Amino acid sequence: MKILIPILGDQLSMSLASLRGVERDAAVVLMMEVWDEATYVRHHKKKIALIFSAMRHFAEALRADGWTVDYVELQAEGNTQSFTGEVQRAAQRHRATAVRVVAGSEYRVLEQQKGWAALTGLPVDILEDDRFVCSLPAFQAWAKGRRELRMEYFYRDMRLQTGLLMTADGKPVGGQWNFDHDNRKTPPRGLNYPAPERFEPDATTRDVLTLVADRFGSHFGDLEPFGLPVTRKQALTSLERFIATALPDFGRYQDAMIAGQDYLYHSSLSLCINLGLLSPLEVCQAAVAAFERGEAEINSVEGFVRQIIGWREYMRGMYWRDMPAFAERNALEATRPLPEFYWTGDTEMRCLAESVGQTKREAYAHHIQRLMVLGNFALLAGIDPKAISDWFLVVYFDAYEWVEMPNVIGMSQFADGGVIASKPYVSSGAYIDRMSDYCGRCRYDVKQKTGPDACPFNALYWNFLDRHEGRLSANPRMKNMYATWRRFDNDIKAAYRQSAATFLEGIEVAAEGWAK
Ligand code: FAD
Ligand code: DLZ
Ligand code: SF4
Repeated sequence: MKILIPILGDQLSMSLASLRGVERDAAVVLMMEVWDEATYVRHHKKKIALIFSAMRHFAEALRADGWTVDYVELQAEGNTQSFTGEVQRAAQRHRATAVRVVAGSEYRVLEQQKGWAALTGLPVDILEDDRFVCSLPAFQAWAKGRRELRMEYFYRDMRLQTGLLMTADGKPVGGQWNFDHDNRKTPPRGLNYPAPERFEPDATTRDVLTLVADRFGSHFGDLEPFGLPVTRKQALTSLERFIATALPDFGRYQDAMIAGQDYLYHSSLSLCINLGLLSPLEVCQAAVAAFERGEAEINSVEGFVRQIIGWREYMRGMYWRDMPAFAERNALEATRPLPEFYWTGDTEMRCLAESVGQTKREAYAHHIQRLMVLGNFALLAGIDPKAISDWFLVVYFDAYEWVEMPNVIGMSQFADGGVIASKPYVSSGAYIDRMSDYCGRCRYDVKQKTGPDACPFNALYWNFLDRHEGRLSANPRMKNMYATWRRFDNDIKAAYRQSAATFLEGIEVAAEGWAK
C-alpha cells in the first residue's frame, strides 16, 4: 500500500490536507518542476525562480520531517514536463495504490487532476484546499440568491466567522467595520520608508537561478538581484519585519505612489501567502496582536485584515463561481491589443514607465499601481481584457489565475459587467497626480486637457465615458461624471475625442510571444 501525494508549487504548507492523517512510511510525496506550468504563460523569471526555489526548500523540509519525497527537477531525465505525465510515471515507479492530492488552485489544473483516475487506473482523492478562511461551498452558500455580491458584506461575515477584531459581544472593534476614511493620505517628503527583508540566495537558490537564466532567459523581467523569501522561516521573518516597521503606517499611506519606493508601507506578503508559506489567518492574527499591544492603530490593522479575509477570500470565491466563463468575459467589448510599453516600460508617461520598470525589476507593484495606473490605462484605452489579464499573470510574483483573474477581469477591467466592482475604476491624470509624485517628472502636463502635451489620461478618461455612455450612464455611481460630460460644449467634446484618437493611433502594439 503506497499512497502517492503530489504537492503542487503553490501548496507549500506542512499542514496541507493531503499530508494529514497519513502514515509517513505508507506514502511518497511527489513534487515536480514542469515546463507546462512554467510556460502556459511565460512567467517573469523571478517568479519561476521563486517557485522552484521554494519548492526545493519545501521538499527538504518535508524530508527533515520524515517524509519520503520524490522530487523531479526540470532537467531530470524522462521528465514529461506535465503534471499529468509525472503523476502517471510516479504512480508506476512507486507502484502506488492510490493518489491523494489537494485540488489545484486554478481551474486548468483541477481539470487535469480530474483525469488522473482514468489515466492511472488508481483511486484519486481530490481534497478541498482548506488553507482558506472560507470554503468554496460556504462561499456558494453566501452568494446564493443575493442580488449584489459586494465584498463588504462578505467581509463582515468573515470577521464574525474568524472573530478577528470583534468584541466579546459580537461588535466590530472600534465601533465600525471599515476605517478607510482615515486612510488614503499622501506621505510627506523625506519619510524614512521601511523596506522588506531581503535574503541572500543559498546554494539551492543559486542552482535555481542558474537554471532559470539558462532555460527561461527570454522571459520578461530581471532575475537578479534575487532576495525573496523561499522558506517558511524566511516568510516568518518577512511577516515580523512588516508588523514592526510598516504596519503602523499601512492604512494611512496605502494608496500612495512614490517613484523609486517600490513597496512603501505594503507587506509584499502576497507571495508567501499564495505559495502556502504563511497562512492567511496567522498573518491577520499577527497584525491584530500588534494592535492589541498598542503598536498599530485600528485603521491600519482593520485595512490590512480586510485585504486578506475580505478581498483575497472573496476573489477566490468569485473565480470559482464563474469559471470557466470568467476567462471570456468582455462586457465592454474591448479589443485593442496590448501596447508594447507594458513589456518594455518605454513610454513618456512617467506613471506607467515607473510602474512597469519596478514590475520588471521586482516582479511586484502595489495595489494602487496595479489598479489605478496599469489597470486604469488598459481600461481607458480599451485593451482586450484577455491580453491585459495574461500580462498580469506573467509579471507578478504573487500571480495565480484564481486571484489574478477576478482582480483584472472583474475589479480592474469591469469586463464582468459590474459584478465585482460597482463602477469602473477609471480616473483622469488628476487622481494619479494627487496620489503620487509621478506627474512632476512627466513630459506630459497633467493640468492640460487636450493636445500633444496634455496628460493622455485626461482625454482617454472622457473618451471612455463617451464611448460607453449607453452602458454606464444609468449607473448611479457614474451620474456625476456623466452630468459633467453632458455639460461640456460640443467643441470640447470633439477636442477630447480627437486627442484620445490621435494618442491611441500612436501607440505601438506589443509583438507576439511576450506572454505565450
Ligand atoms: P498588501 O497591500 O500588503 O495587502 C495585504 C495582503 O492582502 C496581500 O498580501 C494580499 O494577500 C491581500 N490582498 C490585498 N488586496 C487583494 C486583492 N484585491 N485580492 C486578493 N488579495 C488581496 N493579488 C495577488 O495575490 N495576485 C495577483 O495576481 C493579483 N493581481 C492583481 C491585479 C490587479 C489588476 C489588481 C488591482 C490587484 C491584484 N492583486 C493580486 C491584489 C493586490 O494588488 C495584491 O495582493 C497586493 O498588491 C500584493 O502586495 P502586498 O502583499 O504588498 O499587499
Ligand atoms: C507557477 C508555477 C510554475 C512556474 N512552475 C511550477 C512547477 O514547475 N511545478 C509546480 O508544481 N508548480 C508550478 N507553478 C505553480 C502552479 O502553476 C500552481 O501550483 C498551480 O496554480 C496550481 O493550480
Ligand atoms: Fe501619468 Fe499623466 Fe501624470 Fe504623466 S502627467 S505621470 S501620464 S498621470
